[in-house]
Amino acid sequence: MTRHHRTTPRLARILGSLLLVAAAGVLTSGAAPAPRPAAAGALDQVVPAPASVRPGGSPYRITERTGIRVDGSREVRRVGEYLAEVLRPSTGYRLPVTTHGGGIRLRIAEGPYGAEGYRLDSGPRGVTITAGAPAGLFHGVQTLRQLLPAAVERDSAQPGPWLVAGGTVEDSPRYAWRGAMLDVSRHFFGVDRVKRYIDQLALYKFNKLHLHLSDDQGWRIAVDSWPRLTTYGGSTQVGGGPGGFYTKADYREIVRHAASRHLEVVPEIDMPGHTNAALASYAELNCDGVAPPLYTGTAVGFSSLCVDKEVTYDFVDDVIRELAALTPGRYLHIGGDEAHSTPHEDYVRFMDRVQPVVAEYGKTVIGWHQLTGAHPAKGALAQYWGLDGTSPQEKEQVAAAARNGTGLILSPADRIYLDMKYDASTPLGLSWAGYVDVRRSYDWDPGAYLPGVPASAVRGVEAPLWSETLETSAHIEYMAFPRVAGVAELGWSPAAAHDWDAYRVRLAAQGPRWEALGIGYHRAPQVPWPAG
Ligand code: NGO
Repeated sequence: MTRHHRTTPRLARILGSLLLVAAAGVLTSGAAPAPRPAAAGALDQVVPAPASVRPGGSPYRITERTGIRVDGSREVRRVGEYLAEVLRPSTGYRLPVTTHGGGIRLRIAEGPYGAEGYRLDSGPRGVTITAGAPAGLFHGVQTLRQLLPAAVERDSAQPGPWLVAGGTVEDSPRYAWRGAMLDVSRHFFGVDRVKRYIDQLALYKFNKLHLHLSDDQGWRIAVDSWPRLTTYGGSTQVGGGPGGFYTKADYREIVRHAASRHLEVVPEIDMPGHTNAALASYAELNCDGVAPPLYTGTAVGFSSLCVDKEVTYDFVDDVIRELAALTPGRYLHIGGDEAHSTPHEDYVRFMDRVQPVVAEYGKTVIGWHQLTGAHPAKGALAQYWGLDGTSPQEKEQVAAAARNGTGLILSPADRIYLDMKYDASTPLGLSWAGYVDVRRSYDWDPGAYLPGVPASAVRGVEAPLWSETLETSAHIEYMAFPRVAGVAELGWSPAAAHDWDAYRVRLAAQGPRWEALGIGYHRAPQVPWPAG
């Protein structure tokens, strides 16, 4: 990945004045603006597009005298410290976080912000972000980052100037669920790699990280009452490598880091299918009492917990109890996809017994949308992963559940499965759902996607990243970027802001930010990236 050259002070001055010109421009919605110099972050260049933007007035300039003012609460101070950590290396300024003074101000106030909304006011005397809760301040900080030149994301001192365009942003999300899923089973990703992805998701205002913690190829989370799940069941991965697993301390560290970025971790234990790693670890979980070998291939649909054995429910109870205890969030995902080796009646019986266990330990069930073929528990959410070609009957089964109160998370595989290849030349990924180019992943409306589904049943979107072919952070980033930014926009921005022609220009301006952050993104030909 080529890194950008250091911007010279002269060039920076020119870019700064271009920024002023850009900031003074009047916005006309729907018209595709011409590509701007990449270093200038104008109010109308933010991804995801804010609900409302009013550019105007002079910019604020961050200088060595700028401070970050917070009110007394610990959570607000944390957001302030986070912002300071982003800004200090590149600006070289001290940026003290204090309860007095001026410059950048983070304040909690009553107002029309909801749980995650914020307002950002920028003018010559300072930038103020106001929200009803710390999460809103955190999202406002992400907007502020994008109003600064891309070089602000570098980890060494850059020349500036550090101008924030003048004006007002008023913003809140379209959906409460804006998720990304990482499959840590097919290939294991250690704590640092997961944290890195969390930091990248936070840039785009995601608020859920779903971890696919178990599958045929590996069990990745320590369960004290069934230790062989990890010591044996976690000992390999696709292709036969050493695999790995999270100790409880590791997992708490992921949850803590995610919370510091205002993301909730949603753990998934997939069942009754996708369970070979568990079945290989404990012979008694198999109907015939014989443990199969560990599995390092990529086939699906061949394994099942034994629905008729009581020990299966002891196992499920222990796993859910221990996992719930590690989970401050509200949800626990029980999979339920591709149970091709479980007869349908058994599947329904299994789900009827397992869903109450999740409730017993204080959590709300999520399942892949096949759960709608059983009896989704009251309050459960179903995660739809079908595609255009999914049968009308299957779509109707999901729609009927939605009309009956089951909330939906939309993850259509031929739209936002980030493991699908962009096109035939993509070196990584799968293509069973077809190729998913950047436009295809962005250009659809979650609110009108499934026929017969009331708009209120749609809780949001989630982009899964399955890891059959992915082994490193570089692999994750190549498949996720740029498509993950489009998923963020589908989840956050009002439907009225949806416009591919305008989006691709805003998206292009993210490229230099990713370069500054060391994110090796796919330079998709549909996007007018500035010269790299
Ligand atoms: C399917 C399957 C997964 C695969 C993935 C690959 C779901 C929900 N089950 O999605 O096991 O890893 O496709 O794209």
